[in-house]
Amino acid sequence: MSMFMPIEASDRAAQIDTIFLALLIISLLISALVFGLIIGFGIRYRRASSADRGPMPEFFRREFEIGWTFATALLFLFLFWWAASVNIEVLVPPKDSYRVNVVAKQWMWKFQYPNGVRQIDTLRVPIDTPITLTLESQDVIHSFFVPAFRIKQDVVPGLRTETWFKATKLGTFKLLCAEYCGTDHSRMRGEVIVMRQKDFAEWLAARPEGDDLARRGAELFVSRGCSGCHAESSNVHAPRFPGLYGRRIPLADGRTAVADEAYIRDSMLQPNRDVAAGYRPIMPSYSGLLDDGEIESLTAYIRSLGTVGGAPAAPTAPPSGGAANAAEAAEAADPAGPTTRPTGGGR
Ligand code: HEC
Ligand SMILES: [Cu+2]
Repeated sequence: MSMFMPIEASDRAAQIDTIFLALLIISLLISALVFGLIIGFGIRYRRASSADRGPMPEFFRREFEIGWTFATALLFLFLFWWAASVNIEVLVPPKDSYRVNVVAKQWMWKFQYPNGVRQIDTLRVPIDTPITLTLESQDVIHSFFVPAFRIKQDVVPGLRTETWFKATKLGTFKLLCAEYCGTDHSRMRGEVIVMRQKDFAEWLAARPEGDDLARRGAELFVSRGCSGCHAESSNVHAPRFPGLYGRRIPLADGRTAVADEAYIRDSMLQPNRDVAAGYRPIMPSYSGLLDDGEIESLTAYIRSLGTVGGAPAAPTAPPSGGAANAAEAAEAADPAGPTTRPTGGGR
């Protein structure tokens, strides 16, 4: 089977391929029968033949007719039941499954694990474990498609959908968006990495701070030149990021703002709109220079540096997050630090 089909890497893939193969064989047999009869009768009753053209025997007009009608009806019912039972199974995730949140947006896949670890475009899962995905879209309809798992689930804005799978092969498999979703639809690709259960547990535990977004943000902080003004070691008079997230910021015009995601985003895109009190409006606008993913990564990085009380803002962050954040903050101050770190995910 795998000669003709994409690799089978989940238990459902095998089920679906079996159904497909059965349908193919049944269709071939019936086609052969129909064409055989057409040709056979064509020869038998050709114009020159003297074959008997009298009335059909009673048996062919009643019993035979009823027989084949019932036989095909039963065959159809059986096929319907068989295929539907597999499709229904997809709708009901097992209770003990491991849950991962998936957020689709133009044009990326964001994954969040129960302990707060986040990844972009790379989903890591343990082998032989039921994984339930909760899918949401931030903008338009996307479709989560992993051919090797035979999974294709639409992701609809305003709706939470679920799907689940159990991977049965180690390796890296393609993830695609299967619903046209705009200019870069064709680039909305990612991968699913199936790991040994032990390796997965280690990977997950090794990054309690483990936020790939924040890691990527830490790199961008340096590579996009933010660190020139905002790093602890910079001589430029600009706000420092540790403890910024969630704080009340007095603005130059007397208003105050809360440093939430929207404020941080605006600070990058329209820095002169809300200028922090006590600073000169020298920050350049990054509008058009940073894409959405980069803005989100930078925001995650700022957030990972701690909130007002020093605690990380992410409600799902693990208890050890504080210590890790301190380490990251220290690293951010050293411009060479973040760039030399391995990143794993990202695009
Ligand atoms: C040329 C120096 C400079 C560079 C480069 C720069 N900033 Fe700024 N940034 C400032 C100054 C000065 C302020 C405070 C005045 C204001 O709010 O515009 C500021 C404010 C901010 C704020 C709001 C902080 C607060 O306390 O209100 C954020 C968030 C921010 N910058 C993020 C960034 C990011 C992310 C980058 C890199 C993509 C960056 N900045 C690059 C100088 C800079
Ligand atoms: Cu898409």
